[in-house]
Amino acid sequence: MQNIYVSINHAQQRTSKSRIIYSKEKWVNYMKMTFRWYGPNDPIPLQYIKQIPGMTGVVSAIYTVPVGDVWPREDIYNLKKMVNDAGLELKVIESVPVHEDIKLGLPTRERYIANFGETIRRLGEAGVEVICYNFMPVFDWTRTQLNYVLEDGSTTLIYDSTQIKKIEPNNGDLELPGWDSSYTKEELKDLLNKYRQISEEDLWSNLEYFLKKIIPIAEECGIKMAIHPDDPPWSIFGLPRIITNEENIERLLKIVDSPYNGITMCSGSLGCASFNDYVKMVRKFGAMGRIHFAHLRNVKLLGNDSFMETAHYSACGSLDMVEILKAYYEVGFKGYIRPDHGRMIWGEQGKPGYGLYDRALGAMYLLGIWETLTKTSR
Ligand code: DNO
Repeated sequence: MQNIYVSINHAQQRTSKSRIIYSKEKWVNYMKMTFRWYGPNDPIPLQYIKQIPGMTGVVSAIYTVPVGDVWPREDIYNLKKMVNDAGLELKVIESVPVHEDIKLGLPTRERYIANFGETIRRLGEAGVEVICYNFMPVFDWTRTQLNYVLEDGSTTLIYDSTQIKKIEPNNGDLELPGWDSSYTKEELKDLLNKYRQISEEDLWSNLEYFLKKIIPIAEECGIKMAIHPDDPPWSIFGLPRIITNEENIERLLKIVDSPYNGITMCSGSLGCASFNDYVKMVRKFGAMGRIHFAHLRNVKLLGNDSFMETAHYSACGSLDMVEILKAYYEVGFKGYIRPDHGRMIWGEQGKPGYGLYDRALGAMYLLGIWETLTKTSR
């Protein structure tokens, strides 16, 4: 015999059910929640991600192909199949890395740009809708410690500017936590030397050259390119960084004025600089239809260009998540979103910033705010 457990009376149940359906429709019309997954070597099984309520898909990449090579179709389809078999979508790629020769504007860039274009085509064939990439010279996100212990015993990533200032990278001896360098000491030295000749304006013109070749291909394939802001959004180790603030993002969008030339609005990257008003930027670039992907996490500004990553909850950091989601909601954001870095909690061991538990809490918190907005806003 089938047991049935009911805790509320029938009439109430009906009312609440119809509301749920209503909000679900609204939900589908707006943003879609995703989770970053590092492929088959990620210790987090896809099935666990699927168990997080509201998850529509994962954001992933092919990690075995050298930077600058074309991604093999077989690898793309295998990844897609794995993800789809778990009941999830693969609509966003984070990232297709941009070869340093493109950022440096070397003659060899032609081959790497052609390869990038071919990878876009292949991802388009596989149904991908958004490609996240960045244009940061040499280093991606940078932190000084990956396991800073918070009062509650959880660990987090921090950026202490005094430590960064002490580092002299040009001797090639650079050790940065989380920076998975495939360069030898000599290669790194050589690369950093090449960048000595590159000013911010040079980097802009190399980005322009890249975008003018790539965006028409993205348009053809129906793929929205979404550049990730620099993290942190200022120059480090004397290297130029340009995707750092509202004015520069506006400049980037104008280089090729197409909806396919868009942004990944990362709250943690832009929000760790007090000169950035993230909410204002969401309203502005969102209304222009140029935000295709949102990374949401909280950071606590510590003064002096230092900051730490915190739980997503507004009270834990310097960013107000309700104001942020309200801005996305009010501009009618229809793109993909993901909880960004989380702390390590509950004894979890794994990739710093990319554990399961705190990011799952983050996703539920963001969805809770979103659901409230859908039901209370007119
Ligand atoms: C950090 C990420 C970045 C991002 C790249 C995009 O956790 O947000 O590494 O994936 O900058 O290319």
